[in-house]
Parts: sequence; C-alpha cells; structure tokens
Amino acid sequence: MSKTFLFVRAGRFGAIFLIFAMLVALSYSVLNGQENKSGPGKGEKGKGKGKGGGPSGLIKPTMADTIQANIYADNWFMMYINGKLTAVDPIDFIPHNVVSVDILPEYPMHIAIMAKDNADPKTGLEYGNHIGDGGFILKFSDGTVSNMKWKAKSFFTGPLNHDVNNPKVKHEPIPDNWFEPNYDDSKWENAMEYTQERVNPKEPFFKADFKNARFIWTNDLDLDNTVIFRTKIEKADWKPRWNTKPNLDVSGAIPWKGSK
Ligand SMILES: [Ca+2]
Ligand SMILES: [Ca+2]
Repeated sequence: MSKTFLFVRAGRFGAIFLIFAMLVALSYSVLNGQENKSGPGKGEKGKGKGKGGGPSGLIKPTMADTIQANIYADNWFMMYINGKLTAVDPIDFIPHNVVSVDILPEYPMHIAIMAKDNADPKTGLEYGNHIGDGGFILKFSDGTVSNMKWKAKSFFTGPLNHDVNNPKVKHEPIPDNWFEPNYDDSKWENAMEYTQERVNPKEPFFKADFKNARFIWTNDLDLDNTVIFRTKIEKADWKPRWNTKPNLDVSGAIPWKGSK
C-alpha cells in the first residue's frame, strides 16, 4: 500500500469514527436532556404528594385567619401574646400614634402589655417639673377590647405625693416572666377605666376602630408611670384551621430588659 492510500484510509476511518462519536454524544445529550426535563417535575410531584401519593395534608394559615389589632398608648407600650413579643410602639414619646398590626390568633390568648407614661425614671416628671398622665386602649377585630376585666399593676410611681419640688419615686422590680402565659397575676388589682375626655387622646385615635374598648390604667393615671396589663381571651371551641407550625427561631426578638 502506498503512503497516500494509507493516509486516505486513515482519514476515512477517522471521519467515520468522528461521525460515530458525534452521534453517540448527540443521542446521549438528547437522552440526558429528556432526563433533566422530566427529573425535577417528577421530584416536585413526589414532594407534593407525600407518602402514599395522596395529598400532603398541609394547611397553611392565610390572611383570612388573621385579626387586626389597634393599640393606642400614652405614651408607649410593648405587647406580648402567648409569651411572644408581638408589637412594640415605634414612637417612644410623642406624637401620640395608633399601632395597627396583623395578628394570627390562637386561643386561649394571653395578652401581656407593658405601658409607660413619659416620666423620668428618677423623678417621675416630664418637661422639668410637669406631672404627665398615662392611658391605654386596645381593640382586636375578634372583639377583644381593653376594659376593667383586665389586670393592672404599677411598677414605677412618682413623684410620690405629687411633690414636684422634691420628687421621690418608687420602683418595684419587674418580674422576668411577666409576659408568660403562666405568670400568676391572681393577686393583681383589676384595671381602672377612664373616660375619653380624661385621657384626651390625640387625632390618630379617632381614625382607628376602638368601638367598645375602654381606656385603662391603674387607679392613678398621673403618678403610676410603668404599668403592666394582663388578660386572657378564651374561645371555648376554637381550634386552629391550619396545621403548619413555625420552624424558625425568633428568640432574638424576646429580650425586653434594657429596651426602655
Ligand atoms: Ca405620669
Ligand atoms: Ca403621657
């Protein structure tokens, strides 16, 4: 065989081999592509169906399961529901604002609120020598309203005896677990109701729904400056419509000490 023949034969075999290799590669990639296309689909279907191929049974809460909370505090509040920090008044002092938030309710619902009048911790005064007054009102769209059935206790009172010239105050340590559902408030007094005229709420109050709710505080609207309110809302036959539970850890939102 001449060198030329060998070269041509080698070239022909090479070309045939190359075409064969390309066909193999092409058919592999087509098959692989089909696999890729069908793969995730099958996977998703599998996830959705769960064991046994039936419905997963997961029921998630929707906005229709939520209620709206309207809260107005003179001057500030933080609210725990069932031991969880749920709302904090974003404005410490003034202007007086309404806080409206969506809540996913679960009953029995334990509500615990710390409310503060604007008062210097050392004197109980504001604006130098002025004695300010407090006030708190709440309404949820499930019908929950603040009233004299709530418990209330003061942890900071002053200036004692209205003495603005030589102001003295009384602080009582706030228990670490004041917001927990199982905290024992059985010895606390009931809240006292105040008229709208007495508390004199500012404009935002009138734009929100507080119908049937009452302004509450302790029995001293002027001198009691840090007040904790607690109540328990029961709905006898209530069961959650949903069966999903949170997996996330929100414990970073819990600490309250030093926040005010
Ligand atoms: Ca005060
Ligand atoms: Ca005030």
